[in-house]
Amino acid sequence: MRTATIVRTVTLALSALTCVACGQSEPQGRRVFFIQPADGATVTSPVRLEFGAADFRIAAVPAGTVTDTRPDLGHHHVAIDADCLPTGTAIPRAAPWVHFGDGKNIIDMQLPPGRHRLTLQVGDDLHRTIEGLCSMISVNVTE
Ligand SMILES: [Cu+2]
Repeated sequence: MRTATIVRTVTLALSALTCVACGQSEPQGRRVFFIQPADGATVTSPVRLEFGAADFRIAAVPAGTVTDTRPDLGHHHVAIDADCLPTGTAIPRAAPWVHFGDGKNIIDMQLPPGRHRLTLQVGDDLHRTIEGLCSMISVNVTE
């Protein structure tokens, strides 16, 4: 009984240390972000966009008719000069949104000259937005 209590106490102490070491606990650690370009970068077209995800799995949408979603899994979407969509919204299959239903995280994209916002938004297998999984940067596209 006493040994069990000690083991439990040590385990709890180790868990606390692990949490301190990892900095953030889920779901706050779950996020998507631009690997490139950097926020505020000056770029020329075609612009290489590369997306990253932490504590979340990116995968292709299954082939055929999809009727359900898989937990903690989705794919990237990017838009130019658009806002993050509210949680649970179906991401339009039209401009300015581009779906990466093949699970890819990179594209060379033509962008018009000028200052633009780039919005990265993850959607589930039904292309619906997931809470907290959106990120925005701005770039200055020169000719
Ligand atoms: Cu999609």
